[in-house]
Parts: sequence; structure tokens; C-alpha cells
Amino acid sequence: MQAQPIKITRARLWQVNLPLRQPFRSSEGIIDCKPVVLLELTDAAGRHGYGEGSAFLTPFYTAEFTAGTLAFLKGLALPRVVGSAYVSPAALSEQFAGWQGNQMALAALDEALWDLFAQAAGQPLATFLGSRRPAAEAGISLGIQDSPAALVAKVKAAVAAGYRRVKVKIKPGADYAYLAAVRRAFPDLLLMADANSAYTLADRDHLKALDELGLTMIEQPLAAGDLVEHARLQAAIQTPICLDESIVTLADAKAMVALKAGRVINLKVARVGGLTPARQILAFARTHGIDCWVGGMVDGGVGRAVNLALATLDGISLPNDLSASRRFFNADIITPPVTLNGNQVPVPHRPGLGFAINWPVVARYQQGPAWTLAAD
Ligand code: OSB
Ligand code: MG
Repeated sequence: MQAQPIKITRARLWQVNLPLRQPFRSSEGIIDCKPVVLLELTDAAGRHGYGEGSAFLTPFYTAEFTAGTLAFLKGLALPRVVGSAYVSPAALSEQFAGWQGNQMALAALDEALWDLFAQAAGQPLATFLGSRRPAAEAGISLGIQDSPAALVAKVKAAVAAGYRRVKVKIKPGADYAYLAAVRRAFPDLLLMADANSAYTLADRDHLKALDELGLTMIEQPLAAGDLVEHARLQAAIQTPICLDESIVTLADAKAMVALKAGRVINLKVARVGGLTPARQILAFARTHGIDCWVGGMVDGGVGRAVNLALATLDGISLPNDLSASRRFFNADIITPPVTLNGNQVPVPHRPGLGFAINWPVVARYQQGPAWTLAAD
């Protein structure tokens, strides 16, 4: 780790509402834009580090939402960060250990600090995190479609683009027939389903019927707090359960293991509060036989670059929700955009995130003026 502390001298924030190429539908609702909170931290050496606030406009996925992220960062967190010196990115977790929640807002700070420390070390973020892989395994998450045939067409296009692992959003009324149609068309595809909490334990037999489709896993079938119910469901079905919304802290992962509430974690940098807590959860999961892969938040390029770095680490044992920028956006906030090489996403070679901010795109979709806080 870096010997020289990094002192933060300035913070800047933008809200950038990136339009989606197509609306994205899950059991929780439909979105047609991604509100990216872009955070820039400047250090005393003049380096700029970037982080992304990943919350959505409304709290449909977890409790956080865009306006909350901005209020938290502007009013509470950044006045403490600007002027502070950090001996490591992990020092941020210690600084805010007494505060509850707000993981996605804290993740933006954590990412910007990791970017600065990796730049100071002259290494790509993935290398700085200890990765030895040149690329991460891609995967695509497909929204709920109007018919099984429409879904099969989407899967065909995804496979043609290089994706070898396809996740399909499901809900009651758009589950078995949709997944069975995909399975018939693609007998060997790594196929999984994500319910975003659309079911209850009363649907146990209905969900058990999915066992015959050979799904790699079913993600978050029940409510986020239903660890006990997930354990009952896992005991009744063969398909491995993957938890997403349920795992916000390391303590949640410990409860998952103790209760046998699932076998896989969708590890999202944003949901757990950044790379420091994500690595702690990854290390814990590895020693307890829980598989991890990296999930996404329909991320803008900064979040996508951070996800890519995490996805190259040892212990990430399954393909990720890691797609090209173009999967969601015609224009991304980074340049070059994230692209696929076959079914892989290559790690950039430049220090830090390895991508530059695409300022014209930021300016084009920016909501209101940028916000700045400088140390005096
Ligand atoms: O449940 O993983 C989820 C997108 C928004 C909110 C929640 C989820 C998702 C996805 C998209 O599935 C993953 C991606 O960014 O590729
Ligand atoms: Mg999910």
C-alpha cells in the first residue's frame, strides 16, 4: 500500500441523466434513464480520482435514491473528506464507520479514493487491487419482454454480440414459459433468472418447477429481509439461490452463511459501499463456500470500470453482469467506452480507472450546475 498519504483538496459533483437505448424492465418497475452521480476528488498532487453514485431516482431497488446521494455527499460527507488525508482507501471506511447505511453514496467516495491511490502507485486499478487476470467474464442482464418469443430474439442478439451468460429478469406471469423458451433455443447457454424479490415462500412449488431448466442460479426470489424464508426455499429447490438486495453489509453475508439462505452472492460495489467492503465480503464468501460474481447497476462508465476491476479478482468464480457500455447507452461518460472482446471485457492498461471522462457527454446530460467544494 501507498506510503504517502493522499490529501483531498477539492470535490466536484455532477448529476448526469444518461438516456437508455431501450427501457429496462424488472419486476420492480421500468427505467428509461440512468441518473449517474459523478464525483471527482482532487488531491494535493493535482491528480483527479472519479467515483460514481449508482442509486436510482426512486428507492425501488434498495433504500437509496439519487437526491439522497447528493444530499449525503454535499451536506454531510464531502465537508469531512475535503481537507482530510488518507493513508489508504480503507481509511475511508474507518472515517465513516459510525454512520449507518448510504452505501451507494459512500461507494462513490471509496471508488474515487481507490482511483487516486492506484494512480499514485502508477498501476491500473485491477492490478492495484491484486488482480492477475487481463480480462473479466462478460454477462448480460435482459429485462422482462412482452413475450417468450421476444425474449428469445433478445437472447439471440446477445449471444451474437459475444455474451455466453444471460440473465433474464422474471416475475410471476413472466417466468417459466419465458425461461423454457430460451432453454429450448439455447440448450447449453449459461442461463439464470433474477426475480428482484417478486415472489414469496408461498410460491415454493412454482419456483421448484424451474429446477428442470438447468438454471445456473435464481437471484433474489424473495424480499431483501427474508433470509429465513430464502433458507427454507433453498432447502426445497435444487437451483442455487443467489442473493443480491439481501446483502448490503458483511454482517448480511455472515447471516446468509449461518442460515444457509443461498449459495451465491451477486457482489455489487455500489450496494455494499465500495471496493473496500466488497473485498471483505468476497474474502468471507470464499472461505465459506459461497460463489461470488460482480453485479451491475446499469452503471455509467465510471461504475462500469470499477466493476470490471473487481470482476478480475481471484474468488470471482462465475461470469458477471458486466456488459459493454453500448448494452445500455449510445453515449457513455467515459472514453473509450467499455467494449467486449469475445465474451470477455479486457482491463485497460492505464493507471487508475484506465478510462478518461467524456466531458462533452457529461455536459450534454448534466442536470443543473456542477457543485464544488474546495479546501481553504
Ligand atoms: O437486480 O441486478 C439487479 C439493474 C438495476 C437494478 C438491479 C439490477 C439490475 C440488473 C442490471 O440486473 C445489471 C447490469 O447493470 O448489467
Ligand atoms: Mg439482482
